[in-house]
Amino acid sequence: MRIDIITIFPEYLDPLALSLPGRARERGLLDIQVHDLREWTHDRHRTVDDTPYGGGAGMVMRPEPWGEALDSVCTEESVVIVPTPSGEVFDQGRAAALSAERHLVFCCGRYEGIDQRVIDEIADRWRLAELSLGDFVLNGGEVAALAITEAVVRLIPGFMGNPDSLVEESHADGLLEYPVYTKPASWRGRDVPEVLLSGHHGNVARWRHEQAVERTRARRPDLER
Ligand code: 6GU
Repeated sequence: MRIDIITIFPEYLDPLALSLPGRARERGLLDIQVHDLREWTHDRHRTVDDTPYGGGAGMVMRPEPWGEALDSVCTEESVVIVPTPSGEVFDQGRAAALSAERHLVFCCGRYEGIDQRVIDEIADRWRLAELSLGDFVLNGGEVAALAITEAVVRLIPGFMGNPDSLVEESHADGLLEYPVYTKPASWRGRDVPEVLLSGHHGNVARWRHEQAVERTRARRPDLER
């Protein structure tokens, strides 16, 4: 998979060189390129924003640098992701679908957003996904691009060391993860639940499922079907 990230703060994406995406990068499963949007400006001040038509607070990102950036980076295979709190909420299902794509392009907006004509142009020429991490506001799309990239690339076949952990993990079955324990069996007067020490795999599986259902009911009733 190839991922291009367009931003006015390329250093924000430095963590992608580390940890899990870093390993996939080294193994040739993943090629991530970060671009400074200002590469596609032509004025002395490398302007990327301006005041909103119609008035109001804040600045809007001008369309011209975005147009040139997308012309240069996108291909017919591209899915263009615009992180925005106004987007559809990103979830594990979206992560799985994106992990099957060959090319993702992230457009990280700052200020009050990107001129709508850029979004309309993307929708006309490529496949557009406006995605939100949830109901809260970040200063820009960079942290969302990091989060979405990590959720997607760990699902690329051959990327994870142990694929079992993908099947068992939180959200794969629509339930939250059950609680986990390791040694010692007793710690500060707190004991590991007896069933986990019993060696009875059927009882362990049943207990874990009950715990997952109970947690989901208490914390995320919206996930219950
Ligand atoms: Cl994708 N962008 C911004 N700026 N804020 C957010 C978000 C995205 N998701 C949640 N809050």
